[in-house]
Amino acid sequence: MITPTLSPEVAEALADGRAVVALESTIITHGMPWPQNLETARSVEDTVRAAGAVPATIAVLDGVLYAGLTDAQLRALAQAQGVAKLSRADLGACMAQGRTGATTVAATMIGAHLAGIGVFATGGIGGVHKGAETSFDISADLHELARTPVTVVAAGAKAILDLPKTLEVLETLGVPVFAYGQDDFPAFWSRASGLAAPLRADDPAQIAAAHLLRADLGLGGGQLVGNPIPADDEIPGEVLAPVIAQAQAEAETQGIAGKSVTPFLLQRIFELTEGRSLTANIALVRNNARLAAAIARELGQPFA
Ligand code: PSU
Ligand code: MN
Repeated sequence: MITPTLSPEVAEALADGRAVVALESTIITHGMPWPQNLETARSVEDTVRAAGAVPATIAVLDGVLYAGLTDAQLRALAQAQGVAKLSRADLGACMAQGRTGATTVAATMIGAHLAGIGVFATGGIGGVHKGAETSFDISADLHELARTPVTVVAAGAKAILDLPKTLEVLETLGVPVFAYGQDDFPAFWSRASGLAAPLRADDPAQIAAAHLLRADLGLGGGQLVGNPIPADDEIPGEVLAPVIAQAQAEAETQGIAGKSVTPFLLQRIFELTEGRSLTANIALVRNNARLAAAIARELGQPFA
């Protein structure tokens, strides 16, 4: 198996058995505009450090899989044009061709696991898109959660997705889905989705213990922790619903499909909310980084 190339900071932390949190890179290249993408990436890394863990941003640069980027690499990635969006299907080809690619939730889980990192913080996961009954657009993130043993902390799934169907598929795949500190599964920009999460956790230690027990049980696969956006940063569902509907209608008219759907919708929602969606997005990623660091500290040594 390949071990990703580690940044000096991550190599040292793993060798010492200290807590490490993986971070994705598609959010940098396809999820946010420049320069907020770089500012957010740096601030999320600093949030992980302030919470007592070491950040390991995962990406493929010129064909090399990294866990942990230097600041110069992070800056170059944030400004690069034509970066590939890598899921499970794309990783091998991107590396074979010596190309640069940003990792989605699915590919970040793979990179984290290869590096021996058990926890990963992101904004929102991919899921079942609205209209999936005809488009069959179901993110590979859901299948990855079913097979790769990494606990993913996200603010739920966005209302651009079909949340009831997303929860159904996760249940079918045997993925534990927790809401953190509440009963409702969070809805990314809003704290509540109106849907009960299958499981609830109120303590990072419980989440870490469940992660370890799943490994002991030989179950394979990861866990999804839905961490609600801080109350001060949330955007009410009523405000977003028409914006999402408009972005979705435009995607349909313009024939946007496949990998381009999620980045297109995020960009349009950013424009239509005049940046408010981005401010909320940054706040929730940092909030997830804090919780992921707390879980990583509880996991401790076994992943070193
Ligand atoms: N959700 C966000 N921001 C993002 C993404 C999801 O709030 O940038 C990215 C993640 O990398 C996720 C990917 O893994 O989109 C899902 O893409 P798709 O729907 O094409 O599987
Ligand atoms: Mn898709």
